[in-house]
Amino acid sequence: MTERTLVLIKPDGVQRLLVGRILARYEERGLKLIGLKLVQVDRQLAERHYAVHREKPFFDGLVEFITSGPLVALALEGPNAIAVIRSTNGATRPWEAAPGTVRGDFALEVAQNIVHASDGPDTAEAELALWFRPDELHSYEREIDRWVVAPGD
Ligand code: IDP
Ligand code: MG
Repeated sequence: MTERTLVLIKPDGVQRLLVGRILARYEERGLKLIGLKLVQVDRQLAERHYAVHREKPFFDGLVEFITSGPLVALALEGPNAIAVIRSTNGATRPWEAAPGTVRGDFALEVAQNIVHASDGPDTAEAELALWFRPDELHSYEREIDRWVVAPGD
C-alpha cells in the first residue's frame, strides 16, 4: 500500500554533514521525495512533535536537542514507506541497530540517534500535518516508477 511518512534528519545529522548520505539511502531505495525543508524548530513545535513522550525522564533533553540547531524535514512516499523507513533507520538504541541501518552506521547514543521517522499510519498523517503545509507536499510522476513500483500500487 502506498504510504506517506515524515523523516527528520535531526540536528546531529546536519552538524555531522550526513544529510546527503542519509537522503540518498531513501532515494536509492526507490522512495519518492514529496517534501523537503531545513527547519530551526521552536520549543512549541518540538513539544507537540514529541508530545507522546511528555512524561518521560528524557523529554526535556529531547526538546533541548531537537531545538539546538536546524534539522531537515523530509516527506517521503512509496509502498509500505513507513515500515521501509523505520527499518532503514534501525533500532532506536543505536547499539541495537543493525549495521547497514542509518543508526547502526552513524550513531552511538540514543539521545543522538540522527533520525526520526513516523511509526504508523496515524502518526505519519499527524506528523506530516505538523511539519508541512499542504502546498509544501508535491505529487508528481517519475519515469522510474514503472521499474520500482508494482502496477496498481
Ligand atoms: P524512535 O525515534 O525510534 O521512534 P522513540 O521511542 O519514539 O524512538 O523515542 C523518541 C526519541 O527519544 C528517540 O529517537 C531518542 O532520540 C529519544 N530517546 C528515546 N529513549 C531515550 C532514552 O532512554 N534516553 C534519551 N533519549 C531517548
Ligand atoms: Mg517514535
